[in-house]
Amino acid sequence: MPNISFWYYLLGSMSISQSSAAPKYLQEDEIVPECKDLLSTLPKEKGWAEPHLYKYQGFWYPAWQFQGVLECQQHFQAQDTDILLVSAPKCGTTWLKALAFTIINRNSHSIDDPGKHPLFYNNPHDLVHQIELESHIDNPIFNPSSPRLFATHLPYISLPKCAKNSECKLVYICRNPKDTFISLWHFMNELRLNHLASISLEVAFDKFCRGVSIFGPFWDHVSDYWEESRKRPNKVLFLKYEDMKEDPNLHVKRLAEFFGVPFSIEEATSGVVDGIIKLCSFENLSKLKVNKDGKLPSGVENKTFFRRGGVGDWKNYLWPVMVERLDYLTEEKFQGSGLHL
Ligand code: PAP
Repeated sequence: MPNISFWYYLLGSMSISQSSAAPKYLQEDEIVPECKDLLSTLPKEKGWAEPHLYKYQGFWYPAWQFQGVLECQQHFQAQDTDILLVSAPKCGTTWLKALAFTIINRNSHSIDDPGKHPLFYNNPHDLVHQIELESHIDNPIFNPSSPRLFATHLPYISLPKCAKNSECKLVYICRNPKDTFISLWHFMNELRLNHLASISLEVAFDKFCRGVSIFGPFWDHVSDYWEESRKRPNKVLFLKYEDMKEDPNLHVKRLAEFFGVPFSIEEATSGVVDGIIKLCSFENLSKLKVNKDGKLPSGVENKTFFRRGGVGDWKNYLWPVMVERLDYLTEEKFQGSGLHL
């Protein structure tokens, strides 16, 4: 099976597509036959930017992503010391990757000189890879030093069994559904070709509410990890984007403790925590040359991952009737769970 990165592939295809009739991601004929056979049995619906989304184990995927999901389920080998950063798309993955990488590697990559830090030259997605977007067969990327730091958008039900059953730790980040939806809508329209019409806010909204979005339904994704974090708090740390924005200091410390590398008194008093927060902030990362002009290996523009980086942008887009529908859904889905978004 080829080394597949859906986002990379998608965006890599876009640059090719300027000169060809249709980018490969808009086609579905490059998928390996076994995957194609299985896809043909799954429920499908028109996608946001992709031709179709397919429903597998209760969640929706474009064809290329689905192939990566299957490969990951079959071949990813979790180790007890692994750390897996988990999120539904657009909930703060990039930020969490930057923070986790910096916290874990603070001894080998000092933050004292930010100009020499790997984040200065690399987009966080280059430093922490998605397990469902890479080949796991003899891939050297998947043998970094311990603890290995990975990320995934996989819903809990579809996580490789070894990730659930081993001692490896999961950090889940969620975000309020209204900002998540707006962020996703912008992102998916960025993935479209210039000559193709954007998906309208209304059409995307209806799909999102019905759960038909990449790695959706959003609420099921969040609920399953929430439940797991309640059952196994030492295994799953559950974070909210909004809480992190409000008190990053507390959350950086929580992350370090959860990773088993708490800050020493000396570190705490010498400004290390504040330095990490500053280094990984939207304001800092979004203005770096690598994130303004750089691309991921297959052509994805790094700037796509940095739009506004705030809370409440939904107010600029959603009509009251939409807010009502999303709030109602959220309340209904999380009722009795103790979770509020
Ligand atoms: P992904 O799941 O495709 O990797 P993800 O990083 O979760 O994307 O989401 C991108 C959002 O995080 C963007 O939100 P917005 O569209 O509402 O602006 C992006 O701006 C925001 N973001 C990226 N980096 C940071 C950061 N360092 N701090 C806070 N927010 C960030």
